[in-house]
Amino acid sequence: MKNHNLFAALRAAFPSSLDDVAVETDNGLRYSWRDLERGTAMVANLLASLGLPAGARVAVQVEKSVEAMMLYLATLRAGYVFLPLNTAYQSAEIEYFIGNAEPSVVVCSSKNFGWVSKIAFKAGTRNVFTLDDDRTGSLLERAAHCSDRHEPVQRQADDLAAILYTSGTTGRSKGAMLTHGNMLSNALVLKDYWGWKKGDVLIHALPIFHVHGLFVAIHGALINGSKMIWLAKFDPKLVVSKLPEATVFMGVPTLYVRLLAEAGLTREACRNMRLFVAGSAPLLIETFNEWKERTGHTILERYGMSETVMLTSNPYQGAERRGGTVGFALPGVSLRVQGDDGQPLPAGEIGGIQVKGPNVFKGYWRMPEKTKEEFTADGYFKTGDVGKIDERGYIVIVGRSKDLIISGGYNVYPAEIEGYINDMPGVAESALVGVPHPDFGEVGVAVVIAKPGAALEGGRIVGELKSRLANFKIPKQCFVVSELPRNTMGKVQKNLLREQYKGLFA
Ligand code: MLC
Ligand code: AMP
Repeated sequence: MKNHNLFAALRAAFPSSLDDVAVETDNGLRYSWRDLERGTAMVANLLASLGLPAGARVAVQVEKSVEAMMLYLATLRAGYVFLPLNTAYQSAEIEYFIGNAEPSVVVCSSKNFGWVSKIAFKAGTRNVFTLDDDRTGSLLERAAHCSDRHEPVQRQADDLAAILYTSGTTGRSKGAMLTHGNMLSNALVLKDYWGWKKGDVLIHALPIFHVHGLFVAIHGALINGSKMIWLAKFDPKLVVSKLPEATVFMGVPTLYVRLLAEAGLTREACRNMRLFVAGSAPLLIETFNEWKERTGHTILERYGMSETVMLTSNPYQGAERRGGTVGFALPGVSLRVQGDDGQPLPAGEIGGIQVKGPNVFKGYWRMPEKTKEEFTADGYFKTGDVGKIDERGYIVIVGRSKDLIISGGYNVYPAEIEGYINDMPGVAESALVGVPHPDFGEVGVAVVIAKPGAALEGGRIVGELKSRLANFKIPKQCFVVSELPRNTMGKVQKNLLREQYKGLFA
């Protein structure tokens, strides 16, 4: 029987010369393909020795490291379900994810072991390990005693491989369930579509707890047997210094904005580069144009989601890469734009983007009703993005029907932040809106109304939020006002607030 385990497919693409370098880190470490093979086998054997139930979740909140990537691969290899968590999440956020996903294994940084293990044990998790970015921690200590041989566990294409939490418009996060088949089909399509070839080298500068860094970048390099230059953190100077050794780079728009601020970013520095991919948030046309002028390269913008991995892409070859568009639906993906009446719209008209394909997720973890709501009767997933297909067939995203702010490539759901603010003493009501920002693309600004007689101060509200929420969710400014603009139904008109505050960071 064919094994559809994603790890098996990635491993099959390892080069035959297993002693070649697979990953090179910014602190001078080199991992061969054999190291990846053996390291993932040992961690997979450790997981296998724990007697976990079928479909067990392995929740991971650790700093970026090659070992953290190996833990992801080992989880696939052992047939369990990987649940990555942003390192910025604080205790209330982690408590929700662990409570909701009920992982059998939790892996955290040793500095967080105290509070994370408390949450995990309370939720019934029996195995809590530590993993640090200096190759220490109980996970590796235990794995060191395990065999370095392991046969990837048999999986069907429809079996779960990962759960990615993506915040909901009601403020409660939903776990998007992705299967081995979702990810493998997408990785194979992208390998072909983006022209991956022998000798490619990827600069990996993104975090590894979201689709872009964890799946698109890692699967892309591994399924092509390509070396990665692994940066623990995005540092524009370091990226520029590594460009001459690389051929492929992937980033959210903020990374491109910051790279453009580097004098060292020149055509000469990019002489060996073949492809710059951008996505996760809208790429400004100014950035697209400036990049072309400075480097001679045209950024390839693509569009995806946690629920679907990659959906569309500008062409790698054969046609123009058009700034301000996300290109065409990838092979196998069916994409349509629908009007409010549920009817497909002709080219040029703006409506809701809906998609179908082998890459589209299985549903939200333990939320069958929510899952049903997000699919049409004929099986299309409603992305919540609003767009059109232009006269040449390119897809243009013009906005979102979901109330979502994308800041530096991270999603911030206003409902969640508003919920925290509304619970503060003296607050009558609040609204969080996204406004343009030169570095992060968009940032949140909070507008708050005080209860009669209460004295509120924006700075203190922000300070209070900082102690409870991931840093990227914190509004960059908070205004206390006497009223919010409302429509005749009494609903807050966020569009007017966005208009009012749009020049704040200009
Ligand atoms: C950091 N800060 C942010 C922020 N990141 N504020 C708003 N939005 C962000 N994204 C703030 C911190 O709160 C802190 O504020 C200050 O900036 C410095 O923090 P830092 O951690 O040192 O920041 P830095 O390392 O510079 O991080 C910026 C960044 C990072 C752009 C490198 O945000 C990042 O890696 N973004 C990529 C996200 C990503 O991979 N997205 C893919 C999602 S997948 P203070 O006030 O405390 O000093 C997806 C699907 C798809 O969407 O299509 O790909
Ligand atoms: P996430 O929940 O992090 O997976 O975010 C997915 C969302 O990011 C999508 O629904 C889009 O709103 C947005 N997104 C991803 N890529 C692009 C892009 N190239 N242009 C505009 N928005 C994008």
